[in-house]
Amino acid sequence: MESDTVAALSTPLGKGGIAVIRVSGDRATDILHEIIEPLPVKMTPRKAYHGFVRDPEHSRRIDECVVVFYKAPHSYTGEDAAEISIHSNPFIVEEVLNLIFRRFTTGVRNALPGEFTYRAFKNGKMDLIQAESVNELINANSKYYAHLKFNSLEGRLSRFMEELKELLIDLGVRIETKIEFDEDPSLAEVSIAGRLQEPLKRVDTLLANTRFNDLLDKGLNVVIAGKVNVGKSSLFNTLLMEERSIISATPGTTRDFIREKLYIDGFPVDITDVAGINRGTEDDIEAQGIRRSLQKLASCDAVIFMLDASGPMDNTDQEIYDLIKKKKKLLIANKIDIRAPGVTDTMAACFKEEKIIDVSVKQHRNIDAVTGFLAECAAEARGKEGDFTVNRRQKSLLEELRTVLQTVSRMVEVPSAQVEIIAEEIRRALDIIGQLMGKITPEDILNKIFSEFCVGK
Ligand SMILES: Nc1nc2c(ncn2[C@@H]2O[C@H](COP(=O)(O)OP(=O)(O)OP(=O)(O)O)[C@@H](O)[C@H]2O)c(=O)[nH]1
Ligand SMILES: [Mg+2]
Repeated sequence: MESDTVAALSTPLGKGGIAVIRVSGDRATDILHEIIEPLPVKMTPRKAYHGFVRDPEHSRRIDECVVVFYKAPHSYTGEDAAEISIHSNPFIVEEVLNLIFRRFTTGVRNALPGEFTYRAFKNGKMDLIQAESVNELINANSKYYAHLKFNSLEGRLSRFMEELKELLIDLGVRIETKIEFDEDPSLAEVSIAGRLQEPLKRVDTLLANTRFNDLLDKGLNVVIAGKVNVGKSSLFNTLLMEERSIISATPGTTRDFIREKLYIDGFPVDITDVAGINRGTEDDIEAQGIRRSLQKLASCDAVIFMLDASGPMDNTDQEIYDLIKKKKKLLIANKIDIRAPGVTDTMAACFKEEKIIDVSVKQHRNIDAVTGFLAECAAEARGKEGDFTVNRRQKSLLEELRTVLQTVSRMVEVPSAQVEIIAEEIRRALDIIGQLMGKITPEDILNKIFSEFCVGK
């Protein structure tokens, strides 16, 4: 099957300026000559040819096109390949693809999801980390995450892995040589532990940053919390600049939580408006809403905790504070336009360690403080971003690798350590790197990775 020539649309299916149909495999030039005119018999690679897609059976032109031919191995896939740019219209795209498959009934077929990249990987044009980052780059949800994934695509993570591999091979050789030549293998003079410190630190940082890097993709989860009727939904709508949540003077208005995405300097932030906490409620639906609020509070990354300056504080405020005090948070006192006497002092006395910002959502006062807080959360998450980031598969392999490297560096410190065992551990580490890079990755894992791609990638 891998010897088949494959074709697929590589741009999104829809109406637009250009659609690119990619073709890869031995029969790429045959296909071009069959359906496109005029074309020279011998095409110059990487040259753009203007022409027309023509259906030879019906002697009819289907569309105008520009075609570029890439000679193996100098193509994305490493095979003979071509890109046919036509006008982007689903009917034209379908007609051109059908034409190809009708004229070539054997050995030419539709590309499977991710097959172009899979072929690039199989032909050594990129390693598995790079291949994975193609899909991750395409699906990135923020420019920051896209940048990190582009770094991986360019090979920064792969180079780090290569360097580590070289180092381990070198250490392995030293150790194995000792096995052969030294009757009483003492490892004292081989400073393996020292040489492993730097890569271990890098693996550690990479793993520690993964959570923050994930935020760059998934977005930071911020919940607006507080008692009933303090003005949470009002703030939510103000932040979104949209009448999204229902606002009313009746306590217990919001029941289902409502989540919306905001972009702060290109950084995705998910804001959630939840039911106000009201322990005294006898309404079953409201109680269900409150249970969801508590779940959202437990799992979020940061909280905007809203107090009500128009009335006295009570135990519920304290209870909410206790739930969130370990989280990244902003305390705001809303409704200062109708501030109750003495309430500011009570709040300050109650939350001594916190700064409480006076706000009036109604009069749009100090909303900047809230957006500033969101920007600060975003900047903090961004501050932890490294050169590259890892996905779940890479993370679990790196965790394994870290354990093995730790074992090795611990064992070499012990004078009585068995060199054979250390050598074995180094081989294990090399194995893990091989899996990371796709050198010895099982076929089912490869299938899973590439099946997550779209057709045409
Ligand atoms: N005076 C004044 N009223 C406000 C302010 N912010 C909100 N309100 C009013 O307070 C009432 C409750 O507002 P909501 O935004 O629905 O409050 P909530 O916290 O979402 O309420 P629940 O969903 O019931 O928990 C509404 O009548 C708002 O108009 C403010 O800054 N000043
Ligand atoms: Mg509400």
